[in-house]
Amino acid sequence: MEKKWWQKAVVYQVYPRSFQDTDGDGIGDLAGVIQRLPYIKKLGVDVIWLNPIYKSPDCDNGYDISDYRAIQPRFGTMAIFDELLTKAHELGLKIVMDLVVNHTSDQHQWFQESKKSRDNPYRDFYIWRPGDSQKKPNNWGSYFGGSTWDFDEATKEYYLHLFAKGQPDLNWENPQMREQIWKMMRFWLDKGIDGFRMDVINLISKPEGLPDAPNPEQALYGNVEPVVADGPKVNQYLREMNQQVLSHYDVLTVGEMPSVTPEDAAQYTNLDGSELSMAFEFDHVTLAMNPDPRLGKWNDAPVSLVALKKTLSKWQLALAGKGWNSLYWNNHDRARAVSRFGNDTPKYRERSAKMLALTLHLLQGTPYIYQGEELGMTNAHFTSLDQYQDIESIEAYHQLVDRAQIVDGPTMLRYLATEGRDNARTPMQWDQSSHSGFTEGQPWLPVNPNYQEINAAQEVQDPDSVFAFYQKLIQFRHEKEIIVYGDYQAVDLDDSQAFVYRRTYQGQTLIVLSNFTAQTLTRDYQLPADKELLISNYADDQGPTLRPYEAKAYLY
Ligand code: TEU
Repeated sequence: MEKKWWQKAVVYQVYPRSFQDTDGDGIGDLAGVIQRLPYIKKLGVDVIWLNPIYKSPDCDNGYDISDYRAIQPRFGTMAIFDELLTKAHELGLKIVMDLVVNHTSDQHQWFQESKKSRDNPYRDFYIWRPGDSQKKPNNWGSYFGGSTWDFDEATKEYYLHLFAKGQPDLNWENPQMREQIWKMMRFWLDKGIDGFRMDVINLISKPEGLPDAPNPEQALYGNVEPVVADGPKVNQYLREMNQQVLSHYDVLTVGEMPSVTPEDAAQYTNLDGSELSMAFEFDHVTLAMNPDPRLGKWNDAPVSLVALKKTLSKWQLALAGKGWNSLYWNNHDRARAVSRFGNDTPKYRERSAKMLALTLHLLQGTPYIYQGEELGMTNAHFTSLDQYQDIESIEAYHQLVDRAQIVDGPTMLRYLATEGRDNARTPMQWDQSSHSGFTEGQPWLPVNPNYQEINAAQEVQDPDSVFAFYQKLIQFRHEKEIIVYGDYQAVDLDDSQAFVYRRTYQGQTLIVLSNFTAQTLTRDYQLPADKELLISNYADDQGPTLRPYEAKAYLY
């Protein structure tokens, strides 16, 4: 297998809106990212993935792009972006951009043209279908609530939007549209960026005839994901993208792929490099679902460790020697890892944040760290709806509590506090100054009050901090080939308290032991006497005893 630079890389995800504000408008900006490059460098990562920074009316925090070649004015200018790219490269940091091409904003010039008339040259850049006020083209329900179809009065047709109304889906069947996307991608790559994270890229090929979606519980709308994910031509489009664009550059590409199976991912990320480098799967972050399917992701049930282990193990094995995994607990759409998979009470927060880091970072794949994860930042613990800004959370509340009345308000607020996307989006906690050093203005989303205890200023100078622990794990990945290339083998998948696995490479073994509970566990893994303790989140080693949230790895 030809080795690629991104196989031993660690990626740091920056959500610019919440990272660092420099102009006092309460919204992070690109100058803020430049200011914090030394911090990112200090952590030791190789790559920065920037969430969308393009011009956008912001109905979905930049995932509704109105101009792919312009920078969102609130974030800065193209000159500042160029400076960011140059300075990052000077520090040896690569930059990966978000590529959002399943849909544009309804304010994009293509859509503005498309809706002018049925014979406009851009009409076919989007997905229009006939219908009337009584009859929609099909029963699909949007990710953000309501129908995926919006009626346009002027031309008397419906357009498709899998996400918000302001995010019309592009028509990938149209070769002129694809050509425009390739050109736009070359524009950024020719500037010198180092790759793309591709938003919902496995949803771009819609099934022939747009059939109705399954709707077993007779909800208002059918569940669209199973009918649009991994559609008939998605591999064809990705190979065309690869031939036309990606293969001419040495880049990291990661496809965000809701509900992708390991079998499909092995094809998308196959090692002949004909499609993408790697994929974000959703299995391990969607284990706790509400038993009432109408509530979907909205729940506050604990995540089962056995299910988590089985899922991660399945992905490790399925892609071994075939494709490449990406490893993540967190991103801008998910609850904070320490709150969801660990224990965010003061007693166990640091310990369990380190335990989660160790468990993930010694797997095979490319790890992604979401800003603040390296500090052990926690969920926001919001208690009222008006604290939220996220379109998904707000729409879900109105839909499920007010309109459908499937759940009561306090319960839904608990669900939002557990799973809502704004948990990840509260501002970065830099120091103890007002608004955690994020802004001198009013932050767009409240800062978590725990910034007094949890902040970067303290952690960078503490050799025992969560930050220092991440530094070590990143360094090990760079130094030890067993972490990058070793085979994976799970130990006792049915143990519901400890997550234990082995990696083996060239006659060496790395064993990773993590206690996911607040209890002390004793297990006998028959470890050899002449083993080396590589890393641990406790100061001393008690061999077969695993104290609360203890995690360690031995080499032998
Ligand atoms: O997310 C796609 C996606 O399928 C989900 O994560 C979704 O946003 C939601 O959380 C499901 O419950 C991507 C982006 O990461 C997200 O921020 C965007 O809102 C979305 O696409 C639309 O562009």
